[in-house]
Amino acid sequence: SNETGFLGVTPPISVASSTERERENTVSLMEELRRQNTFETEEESRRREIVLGRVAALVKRFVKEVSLSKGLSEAASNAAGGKIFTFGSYRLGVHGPGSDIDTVCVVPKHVTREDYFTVFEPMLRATDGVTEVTSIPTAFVPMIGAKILNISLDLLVAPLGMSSIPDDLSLKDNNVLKNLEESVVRSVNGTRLTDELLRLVPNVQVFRDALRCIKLWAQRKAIYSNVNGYLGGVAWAMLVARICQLYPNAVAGAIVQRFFTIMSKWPWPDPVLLKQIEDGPLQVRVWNPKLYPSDRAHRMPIITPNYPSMCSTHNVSASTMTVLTDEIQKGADTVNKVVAGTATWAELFSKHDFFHKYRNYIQVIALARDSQQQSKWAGTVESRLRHLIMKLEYVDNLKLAQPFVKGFSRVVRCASEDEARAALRGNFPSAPDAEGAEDDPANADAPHKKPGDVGPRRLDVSFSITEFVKMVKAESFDDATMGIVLKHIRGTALPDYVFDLGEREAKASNKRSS
Ligand code: 3AT
Ligand code: MN
Ligand code: MN
Repeated sequence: SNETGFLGVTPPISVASSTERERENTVSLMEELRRQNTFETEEESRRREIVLGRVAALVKRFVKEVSLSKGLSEAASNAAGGKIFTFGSYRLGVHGPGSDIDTVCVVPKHVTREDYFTVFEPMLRATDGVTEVTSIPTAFVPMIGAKILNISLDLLVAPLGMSSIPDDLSLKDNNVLKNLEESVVRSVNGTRLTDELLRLVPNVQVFRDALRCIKLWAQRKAIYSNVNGYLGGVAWAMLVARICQLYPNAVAGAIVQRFFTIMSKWPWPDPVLLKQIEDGPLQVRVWNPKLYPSDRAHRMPIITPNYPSMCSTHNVSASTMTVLTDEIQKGADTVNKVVAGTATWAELFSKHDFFHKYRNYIQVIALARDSQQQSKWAGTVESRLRHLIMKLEYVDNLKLAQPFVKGFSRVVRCASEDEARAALRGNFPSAPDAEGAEDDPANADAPHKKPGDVGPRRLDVSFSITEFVKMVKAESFDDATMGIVLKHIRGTALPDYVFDLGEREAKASNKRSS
């Protein structure tokens, strides 16, 4: 904590310990989180440690090998070191079964990113228990994806500006960023952020338990997605961390309750800050609404605490902000009932009602002939979906355009070249089959659908749609092998695959009886 004796930009609201009742509520919350399968098994947790041990040893071996090949002495090559840091949900301690381990391999400056992809990658492939190695050297954050002992890893690399990487290296000091390429700064910033978050909360275990609850709630309500304009894992974590600072001695159940009360009244666009914004040694922009009009436009700013501070929620639009504040208000109502004893924690985690809520939906279909091309294309379309939302927000009489957070994979079987060509334009020979026939070469994969509300009658969304299609086609579109189709669908005509088994019937009979 700082000189003032507390963590955060204001003193706590209350330093009181939690009541007996709040402790009981926390016990039942943790029971519910276990029932909801948010924790991995002990076996899986041990397996993760073995995996990380192997990666750490491999990074050292890689650094030594490259050092020797570049003419360093045996002693200097041994001393060159190399160290791994984790970030993401695993580092925060809120990962579930099957979560990946986000890892950055920190290496000395004479070991280059090119060495990483040409030397480390083959060494990784040859390592015991390693399956599925995929290099993505040209990504915004270049990385290698791998599976070791059936645990997925995202492996980033960061050559720092020093000639050796000692075992006790810390990334805390802003000076480690000096003279680094921007993409290397990005690679270490995930770790710098998670480590800082853990330093900025008064009780790490309480933070973890409360965050696990908020993550599950946000996932179930379909508002856990940075790319679609909601909040991603990092932003939810920062919100929970702020509440922990305000109630340093509260138990997790009490933090969850305060989370909903405080966030349902938050005076946006006041930013959520975990500490005062710092200046630092780089030529990079730090979030500053006084200086930058684009920062002033952020509707729900949640600011990363470590240098260079950035807004983690710049994708939030008028529509997603409405959805977020509605859900937070509903969450507050539910939690108040839990506290009053008239509802259970399970109700907080009930499934969203996105596909029951609206009369009008827009279905976005990204098509390609083969599944590899399709998943890349669907990713591009998804990453642009928030622009469709923003265009729709300009349409007269349109109150809300709510994007859904994930796609549905479908396969369309075509009997002839003519059928395939028609399918790419959205004229399917028959209803698309469920996933599972990807390796049939006669298939055109149809896919990822993302409805959004088009509001009541008399809406002209055609301009928004045309503009959106133009925008995504400008990326990397091949007319012969790909397609993009947007369709208006009535709520009553939504395809069965957007519902769980029995969900549609249950809602329909609910409506009739109420
Ligand atoms: P899981 O338990 O793994 O689902 P997570 O919070 O660890 O949850 P990710 O592994 O997807 O989520 O992401 C971990 C961090 O990596 C979060 C973010 O700082 C960074 N990150 C994720 N996706 C991207 C991306 N496309 N570009 C840049 N950074 C990303
Ligand atoms: Mn992860
Ligand atoms: Mn990841």
